[in-house]
Amino acid sequence: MDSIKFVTDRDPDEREFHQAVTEVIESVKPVLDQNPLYRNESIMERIVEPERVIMFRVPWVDDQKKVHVNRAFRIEMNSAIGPYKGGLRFHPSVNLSILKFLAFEQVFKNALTSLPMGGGKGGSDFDPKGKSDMEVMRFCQSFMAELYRHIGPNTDVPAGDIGVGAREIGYLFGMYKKLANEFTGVLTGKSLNWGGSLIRPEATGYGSVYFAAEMLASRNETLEGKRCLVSGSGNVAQFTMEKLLDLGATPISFSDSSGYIYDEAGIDREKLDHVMYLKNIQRGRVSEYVETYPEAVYVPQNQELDHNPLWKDHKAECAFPSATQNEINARDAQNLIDNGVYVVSEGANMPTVHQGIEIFLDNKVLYGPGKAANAGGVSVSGLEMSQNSMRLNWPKEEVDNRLKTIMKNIHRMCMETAEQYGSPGNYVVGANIAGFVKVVDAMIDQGVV
Ligand code: NDP
Ligand code: 2IT
Repeated sequence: MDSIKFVTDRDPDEREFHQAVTEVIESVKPVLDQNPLYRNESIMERIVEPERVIMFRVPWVDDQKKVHVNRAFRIEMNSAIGPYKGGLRFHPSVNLSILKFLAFEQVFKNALTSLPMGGGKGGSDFDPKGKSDMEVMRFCQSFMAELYRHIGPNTDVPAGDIGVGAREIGYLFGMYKKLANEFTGVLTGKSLNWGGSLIRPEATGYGSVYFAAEMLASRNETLEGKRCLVSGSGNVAQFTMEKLLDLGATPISFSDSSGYIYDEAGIDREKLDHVMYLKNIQRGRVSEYVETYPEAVYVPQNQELDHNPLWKDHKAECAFPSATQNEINARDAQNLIDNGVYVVSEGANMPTVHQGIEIFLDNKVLYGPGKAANAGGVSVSGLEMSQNSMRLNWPKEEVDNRLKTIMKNIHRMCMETAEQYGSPGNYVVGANIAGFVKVVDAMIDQGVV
């Protein structure tokens, strides 16, 4: 199967899934041409079909005693190199297409980490925004009352993603432990005093900045003094800004789904602490930032525009899209380049549309695709699993050093693979081929299962 038709015919409505599959199919064509075995083994047909999809009802009761019903999923995509591993997303937009695209990306991302993890993803169309802690707890308990029978520390190990952070992982773990009657590393992103790993909250953002630093190093440059556009204001965006500050760069923006903040003077440590308080403790909106820092500008989202002014109106050298999928369209990509951006490191999963990626590559932007650049999060999840199995906790420096080494290795692997296949500097080709070969070779070793 060298064409997306097989997938579009079978599931015509799964737009995001088609987008993710198309990118991989295009990249791996030369590998299929060189290895007839892969076509003989129908490897593409097998790799695009989830090993298992679980879909279930989540009934829960709100504080006014009204009953609600959400829909939830777990996509167990591929277990060729380890137990299914990947986050849970709670967001009203969640559907099968979005979770299949995320699970598919996760398979190759996890392979790039060099840790033994297969790929999966799950979640629900539940919206935690505006819900009380008790409502979130009741939802998580009902969600886990079904999910627990499908997961396990050697079977499928979920973690966080959009809308699922330390609070949700706590409630989910509590219910799993009660139902399964076992205390095991069945979820990652746990709090520190009951099995979590140091650096896991920081890992995705830190990793994305380490990846950008590696890309710059390939041109003998550093992040020092660079102005950086960041989108999102959640887990990934916050720790991206923290590591940028550590490395002498200047974050100048962050956003949520209602709009973005541009702070010309730069977001320093004190301002970042305020953002963390605003988002993590107060669970507020980014617009509230200007109440404390009136010199900054808040730009509300304008659905009428065909571009996002965040990517157009502000001079910068680097961009760290860290909110959600398809937040950079083709026009945004061109606007970024026109504004001086030549480094893009994707903290989010698939934040750039296909045409946007082509524009970045044609313009020789140092472009780190999500499955490579944001692999730091799941890498430290893998390290959390190792620590749980050993019943040990590694110190912060050890986990951070391992994370740095993993990001360096992923960068090197992408560079070398891209070069080997005649696309030097193309991290998309590098990441897709390196992840793909590792997974499909394992599938072939294990027979037709
Ligand atoms: P959070 O829930 O902590 O934050 C999500 C951020 O993105 C919020 O600022 C949110 O704004 C914004 N956002 C969400 N949906 C939309 C939307 N439809 N339009 C505009 N903005 C939106 O999630 P994370 O920081 O964990 O995740 C951010 C991205 O990083 C996602 O793409 C995720 O898949 C990816 N990622 C996360 C990893 C992790 O370890 N957490 C690992 C690797 C990738 P609002 O509050 O308004 O919804
Ligand atoms: O997209 C991702 O890699 C994540 N949301 C993290 C997955 C994980 O298992 O830590």
